Amino acid sequence: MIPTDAYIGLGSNLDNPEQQLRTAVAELDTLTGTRLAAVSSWYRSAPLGPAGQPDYINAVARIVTSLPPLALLRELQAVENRHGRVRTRRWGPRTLDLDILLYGDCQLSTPELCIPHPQLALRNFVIYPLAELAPDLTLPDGTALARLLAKVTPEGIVRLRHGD
Ligand code: ROI
Repeated sequence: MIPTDAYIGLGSNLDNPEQQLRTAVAELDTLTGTRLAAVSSWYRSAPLGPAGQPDYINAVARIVTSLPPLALLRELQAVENRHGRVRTRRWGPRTLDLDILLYGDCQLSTPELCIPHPQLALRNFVIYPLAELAPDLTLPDGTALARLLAKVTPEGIVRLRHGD
């Protein structure tokens, strides 16, 4: 496989979310045939989904990977599992969520994996950190990230200083 730039969304709202993200980022650099290329700031964001759960910490990382999309998904799920991720109720709180947001210009829609991430355009906690890393990015369907950025509002999200 030719190495491909991929963007991974990270999110956590349980068990010391900052620490979860710190270790997860380090683990991305250890995946087979993969290196970490860049990490966004961290954002504190109000939960989307059921209320009554803690705020999330969100970030986006760019990796360069030789893993094909499904193999990458498996490795990310293994990292989630090592972080004690328990899949309980839909949209419930989680120790670590790792989503493949983009994988080069790949467009994929299977029951298990959709790329780009179907909710990408709607989530300010994805769009802001992604725009930090790749302001000039164009999505596989030709949409400029800048256009998506212009449509979301910063409601419910705060960019944290690096290391917060
Ligand atoms: N809400 C926020 N703010 N951040 C997330 O990463 C996140 N992830 C989810 C749901 C439960 C949809 N809500 C979220 O999976």
